[in-house]
Parts: sequence; structure tokens; C-alpha cells
Amino acid sequence: MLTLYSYWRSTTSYRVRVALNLKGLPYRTVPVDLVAGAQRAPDYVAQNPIKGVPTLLLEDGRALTQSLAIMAYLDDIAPDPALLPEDAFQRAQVLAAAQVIATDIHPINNLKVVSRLKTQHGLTADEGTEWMRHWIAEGLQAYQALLPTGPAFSFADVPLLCDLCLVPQLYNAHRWGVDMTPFARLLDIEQQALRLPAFDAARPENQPDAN
Ligand SMILES: N[C@@H](CCC(=O)N[C@@H](CS)C(=O)NCC(=O)O)C(=O)O
Repeated sequence: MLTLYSYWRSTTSYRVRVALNLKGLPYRTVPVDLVAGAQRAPDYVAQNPIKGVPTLLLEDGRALTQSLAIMAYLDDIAPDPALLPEDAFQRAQVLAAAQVIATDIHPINNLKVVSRLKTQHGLTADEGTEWMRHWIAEGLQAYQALLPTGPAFSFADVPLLCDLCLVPQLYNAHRWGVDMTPFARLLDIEQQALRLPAFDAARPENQPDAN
């Protein structure tokens, strides 16, 4: 069976949990307590040198890191349902939206970045929260601006790779108190997604390490 090293509140782990569930791939979860610093333990770093979750351990013992790469791998080994459209232009649109979240929003709000701003650069807790709210809101504005009107999810009536990035990011936006008033289209997508068992089972509060 596949093994997912995951943290309940991690948005990158949440993406992969949804992908595994959508594709019906059974897996066991090994919690990595990010708040306790377990991602920096030497045994863990040997598998995931960037010191983050998720890591996906395959049945033969090989490990994969980076949530987008893991999702691409899962799409290759279990193509149904597809996470990317066949059409080259639509595929690029979905990847662009996914990257707004995965490469523009997430890295600058990661635990280690905001912690360092506080410990090394004098940011207060409130300023740290303001930092995250600002960059999440700016990123969500960009994401929403990329979307057509009409489909139930971002680009289609089924969830695609970018929706698997969006829903966890929205969880995070709620967590940090981002004003969601401008994001009605995104909240509709979230509502649709969380009705699906694959998303519901992947929610942070449904994870074994939730507290
Ligand atoms: N680009 C990586 C990021 C992995 C990552 O940093 N995940 C966060 C949780 S969402 C983490 O483990 N952070 C640990 C830390 O900041 O110390 C991916 O998409 O997998």
C-alpha cells in the first residue's frame, strides 16, 4: 500500500490526499508534526530534503516529494479520472491556475518562512497574520480572474489539478481570516468540492492527527 507522510493542516498534503481519494488509491497516513519540527528530523530529511510534507512512499520503498510532482505521478499510474485536460491550451490554463497557488501563494506563506520573518526580522504575530492574509488574497484574486464563468469547478464540471490546489488554499484562507467577500466564485467551487467524498475525506479535520 502507498504511504503518505502528511500533516493534517498542510495544504500541500491535502492536495495529494484528494488526488489519492479521487483515483481510489488506498494509502496509509503517517503524520509528520510540523509544529514540533518533525519535518527536520534526519530520517525524514533523508527522504524529503526540502524538509516539508508531503512525501509519498511507494510499495517498493521509493519515495516521491513535491505535491505537484506526486499528483502528476498519480495521474500517470491511475489516469481515471484525469487531473489535466487533453487539449494543450486547456491543460496549460489548468497548470497556470494550479501554479498561482502552488508557486505564488504557498511558498511565501509557508510555516518556515513566516516563522523566520518573526524570529529573524522582528515581525509580530499580528504582522505575520497580515502578511499571510495579504498574499493569499492577492493570489486568490489572480486565480479567480483566470476562471471562465459557467463550470461547476474552475475550468470544468469535474475537479482538475487546480481545484485540488484551490480547495486546500481556501481552507487556509478561512483559517487565517482572509476576507472572502470578493471570492464568491471560489466559494461556490469549494462548496461543490466538499460535497464529494474524495474531498470530504481529505479535509484536515478528518485526518488521524487532527487536534
Ligand atoms: N513545494 C512543496 C512544499 C512542501 C511544504 O513546504 N509543505 C509545508 C506544509 S503545507 C511544510 O511541510 N512546511 C514545513 C515548514 O515550513 O517547516 C510541495 O508542494 O510539496
